Amino acid sequence: METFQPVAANGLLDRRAFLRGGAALAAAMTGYARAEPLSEAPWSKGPGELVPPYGTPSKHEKAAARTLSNPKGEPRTQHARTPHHLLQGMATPNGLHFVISHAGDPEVDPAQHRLAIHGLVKRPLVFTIEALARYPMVSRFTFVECGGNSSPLFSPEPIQATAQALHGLSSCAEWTGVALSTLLEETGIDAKARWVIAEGSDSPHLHRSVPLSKILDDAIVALYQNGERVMPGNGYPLRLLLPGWEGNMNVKWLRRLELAEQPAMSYYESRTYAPILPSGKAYRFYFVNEVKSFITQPSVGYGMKGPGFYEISGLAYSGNGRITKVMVSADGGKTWAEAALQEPVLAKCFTRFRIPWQWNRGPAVLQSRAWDDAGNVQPSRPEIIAARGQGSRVAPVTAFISQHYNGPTSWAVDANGGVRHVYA
Ligand SMILES: Nc1nc2c(c(=O)[nH]1)N[C@H]1C(S)=C(S)[C@@H](COP(=O)(O)O)O[C@H]1N2
Ligand SMILES: [Mo]
Repeated sequence: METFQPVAANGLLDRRAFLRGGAALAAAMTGYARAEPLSEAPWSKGPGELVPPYGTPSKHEKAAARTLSNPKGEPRTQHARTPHHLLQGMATPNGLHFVISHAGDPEVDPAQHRLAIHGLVKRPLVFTIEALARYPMVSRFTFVECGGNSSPLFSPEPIQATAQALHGLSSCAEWTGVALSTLLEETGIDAKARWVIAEGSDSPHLHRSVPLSKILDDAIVALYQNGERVMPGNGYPLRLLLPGWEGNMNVKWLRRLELAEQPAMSYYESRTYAPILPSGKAYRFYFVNEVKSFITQPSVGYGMKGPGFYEISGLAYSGNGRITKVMVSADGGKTWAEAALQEPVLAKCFTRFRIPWQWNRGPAVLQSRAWDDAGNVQPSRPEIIAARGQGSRVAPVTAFISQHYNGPTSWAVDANGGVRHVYA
């Protein structure tokens, strides 16, 4: 039983305990030890249902759904948030990938849609979707995260909300499409070009300026999402994908890429995503989603059912590279234990972390902290607030003007196994 010795306060166990403890630990967790003969279930007694042409999750899993900020589709931004507390692993199912659409999802006809690449190029070109689909494809396993994700944590008081409400504006998928370096080889690049202005074909024609160096590094125009064509809300029939960079720059329903000497200083890059800092100055540009993590199980709305062994699990990711380490605390950050990282651990991709935990109804405050291979570590909450400012509250009530919160999230567990959001 020596593998079950706690390695940090309040019952955190060695991350290898599940491997070494194996069956004994599993039995302690589930209490399956008493074997009884199985009875014949109703679904075992006859033929099953028709296999549908396109599968959907079981009717028993209706709770795993996105929450909508604008369910009537009024003429303003719509947010659909990923239910992180009800998901596992590292990939977000396409139907649960978060969506932010500033003017709804346009219904794009792939036969009529075109992508133009022009400006400081040697040969301006216009591509049909069919033409793009004939280029050699590459895949990026990467997260997309809105700069406003987790902004409720800028609130002076902890907002009681699920991981979905707090962190649901980030998701992760395998995106497949054509490398922009390939397409720019076709058009040629004028030596004066420094920026690429990307524009969507939805009615606001959302556009953002991207440094040419990022475009040539790892950017793609994505045609596929987890193996199937990109979902309508995520940019069908094609989107710009900039691994690890602010969600808003990943222009959906992409119709135009203009190479230029200067950035466009568009609405989103010079207003929404250049918030005023405590010094009174503002970032001129802020592109990268920095290293971050949060615990998804347990969390608000996903508490414990009786004392015993549990697996604490969550997500870590960094727009600067690969996750190298995640530490978990059960006493609000006083003592820490290293979590196991689920393979594969990929750069600019969700990494699932897990650690076994023995909970005996004692009070606990759960927290995680991640490191990346570029040498960055998640800041403390006071550090990130000093750097970015508190911002002010905007409608809806859970949104704050400050951006890119990547400090810790703390979940306090009470004696009944309920979970509350706290600042520790
Ligand atoms: N054309 C266009 N592109 C867009 C948007 C939009 O409204 N229109 N929303 C942006 C925002 S704010 C974010 S955070 C990401 C979200 O990508 P997703 O909806 O695929 O998750 O798309 C960005 N790209
Ligand atoms: Mo966003």
